[in-house]
Amino acid sequence: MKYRILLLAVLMYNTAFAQKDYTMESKADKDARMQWWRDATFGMFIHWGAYAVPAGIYKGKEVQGVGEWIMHTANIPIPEYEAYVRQFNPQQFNAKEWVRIAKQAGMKYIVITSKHHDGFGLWDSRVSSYDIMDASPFKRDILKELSEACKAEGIKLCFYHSIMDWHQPDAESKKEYTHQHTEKPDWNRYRDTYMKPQLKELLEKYDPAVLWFDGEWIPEWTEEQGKELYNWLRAMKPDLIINNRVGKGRQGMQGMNAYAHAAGDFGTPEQEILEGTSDTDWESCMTMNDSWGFKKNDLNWKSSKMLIDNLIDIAAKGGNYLLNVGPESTGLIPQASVERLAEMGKWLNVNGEAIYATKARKQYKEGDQVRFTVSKDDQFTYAIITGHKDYKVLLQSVKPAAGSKVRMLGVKSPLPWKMVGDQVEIQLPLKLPTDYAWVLKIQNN
Ligand code: FHN
Repeated sequence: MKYRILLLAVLMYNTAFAQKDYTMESKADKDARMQWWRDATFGMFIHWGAYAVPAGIYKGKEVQGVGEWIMHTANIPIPEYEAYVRQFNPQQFNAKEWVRIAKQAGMKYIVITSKHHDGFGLWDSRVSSYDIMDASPFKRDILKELSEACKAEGIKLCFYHSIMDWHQPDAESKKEYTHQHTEKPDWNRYRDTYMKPQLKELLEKYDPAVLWFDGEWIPEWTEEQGKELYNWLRAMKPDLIINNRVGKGRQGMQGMNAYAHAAGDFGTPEQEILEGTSDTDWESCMTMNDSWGFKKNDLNWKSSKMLIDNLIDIAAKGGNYLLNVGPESTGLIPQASVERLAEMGKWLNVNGEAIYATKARKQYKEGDQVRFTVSKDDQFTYAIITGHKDYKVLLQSVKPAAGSKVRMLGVKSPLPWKMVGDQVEIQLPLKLPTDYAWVLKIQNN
């Protein structure tokens, strides 16, 4: 009897404290949790840290590659890199201004690097002294200021967090990321006494809507640890959204999972857009020039038209667009980025109805210059025209409901349309409402 009671107690204890497997969540629960993120469609990525100080230049020489990797690419020893941290004093940082720029661009969420691979944290961490309060002269909690500004404006704040860490002695990797020269690095100790406590702190202090992991490819990190971390985080904050780089699922830069049941909620194509639609959630992260972190000589800016075309293509394929800015060490977002974001905002002000909270359609395009999205209630198809030869558009795969009006977003009067064989011919207005890409709103049957 005694034994049975003991067994029952052990069983009850295990059930109460066993980690719930959130990766087995029902489709309905996942849909509810992902809803705001799917509807949001457009977010701002911010790569910011001490690498903005060298801004791509080391010992007077231009360093190849992306700016935030300068410590690794130029093989800068830790004590030397720490000098950049001591110089990181972004006096012109204004969280409200950053949030204003994102909001005016039509972005609904911000993902900022709480900690990139260099290990330097942008918040006041109790776990570490390698952070903005203890190691830099700035002494203002950047994540706190941003989180307050985001709350005031209804923008969701999310954190990028690197699993790989080039500064923590125990995180030294067997791969080529060996900056610490630690005699006996202890990955589990780094994970349990540094990385996880920092993540807990981020959740408790700033309540981020998404944790966006990266640097997961080192051999010390496994799918098993990824799943454990995923479940541990969701147990603390059940509605948290986590990208697929929490585990080992992603396939290189294409970013989607290589195998079923990988940890994480969405795929992460990097610097590319999926070829077509997908059954799983995904988000393309992309730069506006060639670097994530600020590089002062990188002036290879994409045009506003190209950025808007990307947004349209991604929305039509059912994804999200996470567009990066790399602020300068002064705290300012580069003017070239600000201008492009303003253009995108102008376009979305008129055409946002065809982008946010829409659904992808099986046939998401017709030719190169037409993309489609569908309103959530299936009432309307939006045909987004990214170029036209004359002022007539012929569409094959969509037919307006008999007697319905076809409208262009931003234009008052309905547009003349008629069937020509099995195609619909729509007459565009001579005065178009935006400089690029126009949306036809077509009522479905
Ligand atoms: O190494 C990083 C890189 O610096 C940047 O943060 C991008 C953003 O997705 N991710 C990495 C590589 O996949």
